[in-house]
Amino acid sequence: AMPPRNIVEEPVPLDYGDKLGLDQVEPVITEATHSQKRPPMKIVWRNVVLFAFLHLAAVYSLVLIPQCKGFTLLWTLFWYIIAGLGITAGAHRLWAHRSYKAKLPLRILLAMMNSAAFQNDLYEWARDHRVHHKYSETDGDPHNATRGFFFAHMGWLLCRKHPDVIAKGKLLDFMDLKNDPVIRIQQMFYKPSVLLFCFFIPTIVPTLWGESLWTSFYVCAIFRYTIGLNATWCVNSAAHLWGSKPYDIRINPAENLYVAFSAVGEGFHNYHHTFPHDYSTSEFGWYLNVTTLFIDTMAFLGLAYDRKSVPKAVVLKRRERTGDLSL
Ligand code: ST9
Ligand code: ZN
Ligand code: ZN
Repeated sequence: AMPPRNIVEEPVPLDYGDKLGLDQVEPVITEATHSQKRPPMKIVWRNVVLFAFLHLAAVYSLVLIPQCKGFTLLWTLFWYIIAGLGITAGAHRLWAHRSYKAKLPLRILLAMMNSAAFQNDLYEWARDHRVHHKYSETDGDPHNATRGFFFAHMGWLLCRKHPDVIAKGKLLDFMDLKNDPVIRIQQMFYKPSVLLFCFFIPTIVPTLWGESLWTSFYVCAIFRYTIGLNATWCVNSAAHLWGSKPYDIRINPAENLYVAFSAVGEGFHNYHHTFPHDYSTSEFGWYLNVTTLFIDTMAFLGLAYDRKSVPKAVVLKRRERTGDLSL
């Protein structure tokens, strides 16, 4: 690894700056960043069993895919993207980072799409994600990638949180999330909305073109959900381990095009951790980034506005200061 350079602080232009202050606290990870000893891990067996059955069922679904009707496969892809956008355009870029603003009808739509992804309610998702950025790759990070691929991928959902996650999380302000009526209503109706949007609607509609309930349940609901989860988790595991670092060599998050493709635009992770308030999470617009295409379409319709993006000159300056210039 290259030695860290002499860092000269550049003034942050106030017109686009990250008002949430999610720049990583300790960009240079050292031994001392981690607690000397970790308390023993408390495994949550209920989650282990549920995720084991979910993945077994997803593997079984593979057998059903070749006998699916064409419309059923299109419907599955459609819900993959709808639920994916509920995470990327909704939980991630709108609520966790406030990287653009959305009118009420779009917020309601995104909250419903988010329930289709069944990845915890918007409040919990956005809260954990802000803590992930601020205390990235320390014990305060809910999915601390220095604990290995499996922990960052799904292990963190199979055990109680490290006490630092809760302690550090208490230092951040989530009032904007608590006060958003759309988030409160999604929390209130979270379970029924997951049943409806993640399982019921994806399963029932293919019977209209003669698909069996059994097949559509496994393929459109179970299989689609499981692939969506793993694509999301790859941002935390693969994109924190493998890829290039054009913007900041001091951090582990990297540019990973496979992850960008499968996670509808969220694999440009070195850029995203360097400029967390950019609504596009990359410099390259719609390239491998269906989420940016979606937000831009919503802006065209007048439903999204105030999209924050980082001026090219600022990106260049930062690249020269902290990036891998061999790229
Ligand atoms: C899932 C989420 O899969 C995936 C998120 C991935 C994020 C990816 C980010 C990457 C970028 C974006 C990419 C998108 C790509 C999308 C592509 C799509 C195609 N701060 O949590 P609890 C406090 S979910 C402050 O229970 P335990 C708080 O008081 C899958 N405080 O901790 C809390 O009480 P309350 C489905 C915090 O007991 C209390 O502690 N869901 C914070 O240790 C207890 O909190 C599941 O499987 C904080 N950060 O349990 C459920 N955290 O909430 C899994 C906690 O009342 N979860 N506190 O205020 C669980 O079962 C449990 O949370 C646990 C930990 C066992 C994991
Ligand atoms: Zn990350
Ligand atoms: Zn983020």
